Amino acid sequence: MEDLAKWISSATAKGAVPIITGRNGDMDTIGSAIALASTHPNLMACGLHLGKLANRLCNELNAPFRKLSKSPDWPSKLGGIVIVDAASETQTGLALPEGVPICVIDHHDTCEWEFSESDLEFRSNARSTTQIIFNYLNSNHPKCLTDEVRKLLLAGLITDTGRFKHADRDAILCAANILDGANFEYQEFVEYIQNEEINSSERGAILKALSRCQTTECGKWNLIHTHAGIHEGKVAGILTQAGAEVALVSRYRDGETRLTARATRNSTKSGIHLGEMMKELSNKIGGDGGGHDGAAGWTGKSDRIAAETAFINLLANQRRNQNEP
Ligand SMILES: [Mn+2]
Repeated sequence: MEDLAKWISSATAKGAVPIITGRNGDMDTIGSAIALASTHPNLMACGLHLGKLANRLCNELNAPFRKLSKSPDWPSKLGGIVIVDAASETQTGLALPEGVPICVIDHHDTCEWEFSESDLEFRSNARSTTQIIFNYLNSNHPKCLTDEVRKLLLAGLITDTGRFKHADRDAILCAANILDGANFEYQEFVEYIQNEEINSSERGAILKALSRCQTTECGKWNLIHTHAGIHEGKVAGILTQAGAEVALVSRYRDGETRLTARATRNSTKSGIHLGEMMKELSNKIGGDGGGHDGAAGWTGKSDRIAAETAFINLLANQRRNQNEP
């Protein structure tokens, strides 16, 4: 925390410091960026994309976030760049300017950033990046913990843990600490977050993806895979609930293939680590992959079938621990 405070204060003393979000624009990355940006006027939360929930919450809270183009005109005097919740530069979707010190705050198991001496890596095994940001604000900038900031942080924590399904003791403790001193009601807020509207074309796309599912025995593992045009994470989640040990959803758009994988807790306990597998996939067929043990992704130029096949081959070679079911 001391290192982080030092890095930020020396960077903001030199000029503007953008806080860059992951390109998926999920609540964890957006919430982390905006909350951290509230600690100094030279910090600005920005990124390629705001996800659906993040967009809704930011609008409601009037939270400052700047949308960037793929190759933004960076201000000439940058004091540094903070990147939150992204395990590599590709995951930001942006080309970052060279020669500017970076600080990466992240909780993914894999990391593909390269660091030089003026850079700082702040990585932990927290269940969400907003947890790290809360702890930093709580110890260094408690006045910044307004209701709005608390909501952004809590929303990131709730969504990244799948509404606490993948939480641990520290994550639950952090949620309690966020609420301690908040002037809003937890249940009402959760209801607000859950209230996600799926329009009829999205519903159609999800159903189509489900109707295309294939189940395969992959070595020691059961895999259900399909392709979807939208909501891949949601589809993969449904598939694990349907009994898949590993779920894989692929998507091809604008010359780019994206794989989204989910595994049950039982599978990760038996030896599956999807983040490591996606990283290995990128070593084998290029592109960019990584993530957590039970939730991970890969993006690259390979065609969809080739990427799926490569993943399936990898899965077939994953060992299963003896003592687990
Ligand atoms: Mn995250």
